Amino acid sequence: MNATHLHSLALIAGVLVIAPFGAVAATPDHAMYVAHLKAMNAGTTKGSTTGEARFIIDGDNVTIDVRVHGAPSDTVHWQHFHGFANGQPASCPTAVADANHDGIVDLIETGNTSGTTMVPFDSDPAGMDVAHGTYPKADARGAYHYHQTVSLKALSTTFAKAFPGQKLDLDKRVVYIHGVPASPALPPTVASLGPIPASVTLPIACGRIERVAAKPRY
Ligand SMILES: [Cu+2]
Repeated sequence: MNATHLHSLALIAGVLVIAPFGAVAATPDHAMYVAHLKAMNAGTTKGSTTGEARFIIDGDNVTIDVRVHGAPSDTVHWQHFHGFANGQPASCPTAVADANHDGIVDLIETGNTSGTTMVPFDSDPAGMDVAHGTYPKADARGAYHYHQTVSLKALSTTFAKAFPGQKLDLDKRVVYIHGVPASPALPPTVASLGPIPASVTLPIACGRIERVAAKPRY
């Protein structure tokens, strides 16, 4: 076998290896994404909120599964993925994001690294009604398990209306868990969105969404 043959074989092997990945990337019929949630503003929550969010795409079904521990107990927790409407990859903020140095990274201060609120993990994610959704409530021990399956087509359609030109692009987004009890009141320097109380939107955990190898289906 001469060098030309070897080269041809390498090309064929390359095509065989690369082509399936290219196809999967364009239309992921089966894909899995995970975000490991790390605590934010732990001094304010008097705990350490951790957990994991999983997104499993199976045909037209997107299953969103969020498990949270150590969150403020008996409290409703807003949860979403946030991202940039220009397609820039989002990341979770560090303490440096605390622009007004009040010791708390509030929702507004997450904007530089994480963009804007996009899809709610509430009772109707595809409805994308962030402010009026029904969100999960942590139990007396600060834990909850959220599990919801939505139509990929329905979610993508609503998403494209809200963010023209954007695709879901889960691996460019971050998951946020929000919410501390209304009392004791947060310092007045903690900002929120419009009329929504800062206690509702205060970020308590964040995790960047990454694509992971889905289990092979036989
Ligand atoms: Cu959010």
